[in-house]
Amino acid sequence: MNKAITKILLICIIAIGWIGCKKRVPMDLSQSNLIPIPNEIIADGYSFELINSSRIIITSPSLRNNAILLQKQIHPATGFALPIVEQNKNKDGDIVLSLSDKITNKEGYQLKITENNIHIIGKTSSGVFYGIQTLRQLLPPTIEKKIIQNIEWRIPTGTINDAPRYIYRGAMLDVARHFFTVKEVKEYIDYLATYKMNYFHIHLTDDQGWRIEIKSWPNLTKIGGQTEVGGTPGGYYTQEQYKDIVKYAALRNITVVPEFDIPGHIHAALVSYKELNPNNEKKEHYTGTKVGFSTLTINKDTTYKFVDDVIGEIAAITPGEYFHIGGDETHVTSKEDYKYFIKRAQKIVTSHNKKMIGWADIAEADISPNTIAQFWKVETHSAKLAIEKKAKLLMSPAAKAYMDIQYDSICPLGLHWAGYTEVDDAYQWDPDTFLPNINKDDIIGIEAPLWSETMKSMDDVQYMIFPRLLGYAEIGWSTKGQQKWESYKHRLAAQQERFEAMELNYYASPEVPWKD
Ligand code: TNX
Repeated sequence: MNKAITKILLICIIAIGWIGCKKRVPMDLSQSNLIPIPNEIIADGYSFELINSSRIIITSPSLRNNAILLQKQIHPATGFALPIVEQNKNKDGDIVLSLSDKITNKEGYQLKITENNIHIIGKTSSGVFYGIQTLRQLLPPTIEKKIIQNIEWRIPTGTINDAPRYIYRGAMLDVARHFFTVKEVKEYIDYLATYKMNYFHIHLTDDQGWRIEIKSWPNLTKIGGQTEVGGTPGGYYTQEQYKDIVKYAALRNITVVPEFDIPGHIHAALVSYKELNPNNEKKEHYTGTKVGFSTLTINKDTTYKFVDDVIGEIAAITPGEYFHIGGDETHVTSKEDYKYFIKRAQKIVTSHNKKMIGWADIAEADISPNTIAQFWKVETHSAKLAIEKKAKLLMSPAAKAYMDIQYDSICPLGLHWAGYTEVDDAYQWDPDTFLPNINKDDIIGIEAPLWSETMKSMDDVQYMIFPRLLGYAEIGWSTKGQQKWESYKHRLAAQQERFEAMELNYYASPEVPWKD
């Protein structure tokens, strides 16, 4: 045989060998440090590599939005085009998104990773969305960077079966004490979505500022929207901007719960319309941080016209089933007036086809079993009353779940009226057993509020929510038996590289064994 032929033959043999047996790189899915920890992880020891020619295959048009979000999430750092193709065939390297009734929970999913493909199956597109969030955490942390990283995008093979513990897993942002722009609110929504939360509660009105356009009462924003804590200019959302927020959230499987806080926390409205005050008295803006000093005038018809108009206009642009009426800290409303008012507000909410949520103080009134009481106070009387009235509870105990409560005595931001809440405290509690004599079926879930008296920027917001937010997400999602601080703290430490890649301003708690 001549030399040239031998050479060609040799090249062919090497090439066939190379194609036939792709590099097998061992990796262990069970070591993947996911938060929230999935219900079941079955590792099988090897790995899948995302490559330049990988595609996103969808088997149903209803999965296109998920595919677009996935593409947007992993394109910047990989530089891969990841074309979205709707068909039933796939080739090596593809990510396949599909729906199946084999998954029983409507938010559940299965993520199956072989050396050739990634399959994400959900009963609904929400489940597929959560599978995508898990996939995102399985990729190397630099997937979160905004510019191309020249690394191998390899993830461990195996199967993850997962579904949430509670139907309500949320966080709140107070945009009234300090205003946050639409872009900032969307960032906050992104954080919730990343960790599989599904409700975003937005506290739209308070003494210091009114943040949502009400067409029938224009002064609310023209006058009431101009201020915030500290006297800096406030701001507000037009109804179009609010709709944009709602749509942005919905694409990420998040339902917006708007809060119009009544009958207290209402000074910004009282400044905007003197007819809302007794004797039509004119009021001045308030930019301090006191609570509990304002009230609607309970025995005035204008008050109910106002309440009905505001609830009606917001409800009309809110597709979710809930409307939050606040109802907290009404120190200057008499008890009788308060009870009368809450009952009437409940009727108004129902007339606009929404279910009412209120801070658990509302349980003093004659609330219906359809109403949700959001537990927050240190005392537990309100929760007991709510249960007696057959209402369900949403758990936000201030000493555990308030993200504006300081981590410790040297924390530069936040309040400490409910004590200090270190990262381990924030994680180590159980919504089902937190209150005595409460059945777990009485609890719809968990919500972590962020009040913004001391939060002036997204940097401040990030510092208070990272890393506690991840703990609330895990409490809301993972099974009770899996929630162990000893495991969680190591998984949290491993998230540090992701926080850095996302350029988050997080609190490096001494309780967490960070690598850095
Ligand atoms: C209590 S929690 C409030 C808010 C404050 C918060 C500060 C609740 C229902 N009311 O008005 O912003 O404390 O932590």
